[in-house]
Amino acid sequence: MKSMFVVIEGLEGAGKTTAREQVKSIFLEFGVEPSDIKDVREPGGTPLSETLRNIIKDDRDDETLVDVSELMLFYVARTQLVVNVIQPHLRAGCIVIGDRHDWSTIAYQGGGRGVPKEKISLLKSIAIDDFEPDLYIFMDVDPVVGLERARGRGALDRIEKMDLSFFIRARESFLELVKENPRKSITVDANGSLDAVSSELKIKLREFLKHV
Ligand code: Z5A
Repeated sequence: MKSMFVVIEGLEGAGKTTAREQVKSIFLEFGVEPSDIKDVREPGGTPLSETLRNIIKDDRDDETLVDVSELMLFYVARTQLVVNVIQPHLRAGCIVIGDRHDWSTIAYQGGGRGVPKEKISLLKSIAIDDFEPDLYIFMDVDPVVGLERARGRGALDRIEKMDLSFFIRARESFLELVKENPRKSITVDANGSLDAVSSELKIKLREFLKHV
């Protein structure tokens, strides 16, 4: 199988982290060696990007993080990850599985915060040119269900503290992206039990990979 960059997207509590293991298991089924699969997460995945992750998530009370500054921090972290980790692994023939990528920016900073799409596109082209994943797996969870799951885990970070309407807008943006990219995306209903979600994901991913 040729190298691929597969990204799992969705709201908090959608089960992206859980889905990663299922995605991995399907690639193994298709004959990929475990050593040829690389996991990454955003923001993060390089030493510098992990430092930026802490800055982004930190709910500090001495200064507000301006929306456009937040957007740029995500793109600095993403550029480091793409250039230093993702692209070298793809060149080496690996399957790279990402926990979030650019759809999260369009959904959260665009849909959620209201940063204009044109600004996001401009920054993206400056940062990573036309680099794009080969497949997006959108784990579609009702924001109320997802937030309940995320809150069950304990302390909330700066973004998780946003109100429900923010996550409703973010979900709408994800749905628009799915509609605009039917050939490059799979949507999984992430509201059901772990078993139901995992089984739908596996069926849809197997079907996609049969045609790659
Ligand atoms: N962000 C952004 O704004 N812009 C960007 O460009 C990027 C990111 C890249 C990253 O935080 C934050 O940055 C995120 C978006 C923003 N902020 N928010 N809010 P993160 O990486 O720490 O958070 P996350 O990506 O949202 O991860 P998460 O909350 O852990 O969600 P998840 O990975 O989708 O869920 P999970 O860990 O697999 O599951 C969460 C819990 O639910 C766990 O206890 C599971 O056992 C449980 N779970 C999962 N699925 C089920 C089902 N089906 N039934 C029952 N329980 C379940």
